[in-house]
Amino acid sequence: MEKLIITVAGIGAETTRDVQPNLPVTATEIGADAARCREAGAAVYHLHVRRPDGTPTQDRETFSAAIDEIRARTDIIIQTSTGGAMGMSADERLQPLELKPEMASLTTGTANFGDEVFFNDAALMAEFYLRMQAAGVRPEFEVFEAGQIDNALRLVKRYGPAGPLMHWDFVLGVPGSMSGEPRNLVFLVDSIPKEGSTWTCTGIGRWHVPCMLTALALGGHVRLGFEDNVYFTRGILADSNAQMVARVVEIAARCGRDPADPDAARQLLRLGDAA
Ligand code: KMH
Ligand code: ZN
Repeated sequence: MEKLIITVAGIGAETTRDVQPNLPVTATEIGADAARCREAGAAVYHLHVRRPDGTPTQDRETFSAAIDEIRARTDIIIQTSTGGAMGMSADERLQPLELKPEMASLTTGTANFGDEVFFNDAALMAEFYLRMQAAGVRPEFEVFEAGQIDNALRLVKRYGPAGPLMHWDFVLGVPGSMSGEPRNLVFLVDSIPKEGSTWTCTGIGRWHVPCMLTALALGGHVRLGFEDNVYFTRGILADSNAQMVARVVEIAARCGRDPADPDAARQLLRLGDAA
């Protein structure tokens, strides 16, 4: 069976230490978290950064410091966020691409996000896509709603590929967007090109375990972490991102699926290969 790529979204922009006391915030904490997750079986770290007071930022230097701390400890694939936090400008959000990470997230459409709106219109998506293409950064298409698949395919058709494969991340269960019902994931997976796609899925909050199990059943990859879910089981906080990684590794192993290490993930995603 194909190895399982586990992506850790360990920080995010919205989770606070008030709700998850073990949230990594400083560059050193982030580096240590990424290394622990890698030890536990993760291959990709979806990176957000925070100011010292814990508020989200897309500041280039703050990303650079966190990347240095991760790189000093582990070979995990770094995927910087270009989503940032609600209300940030496109220029603010684009800053980490200057550091040429191996991957970056790219949400291909506007979505309701709780009581707020995560804004990604056609011009913004095109600008982000072209910037990634020019920098050789592989986009991960973040999909919160079905039409966002069509938007991503339109980008590829209009501007050409940004890599030999399209990598998708189905983010299900954000209040205001698609829920994590298994039928939604089945529909989304059925809606991407069969050839030339790889995909992962994450369930927000209570959808974490159902989405993880559905993704495993469908042969996809898995994302998890404090950006998406702070609980290990109902009412019990996870003690670390690595704890959630270890659980997925255990479940997958029982089904005969081993975790991909970063180099195996690089091969599966064909990172570094020409488009
Ligand atoms: N913080 C959310 C508004 C991404 O990283 O690309 C968006 C987000 C997506 O986290
Ligand atoms: Zn994110």
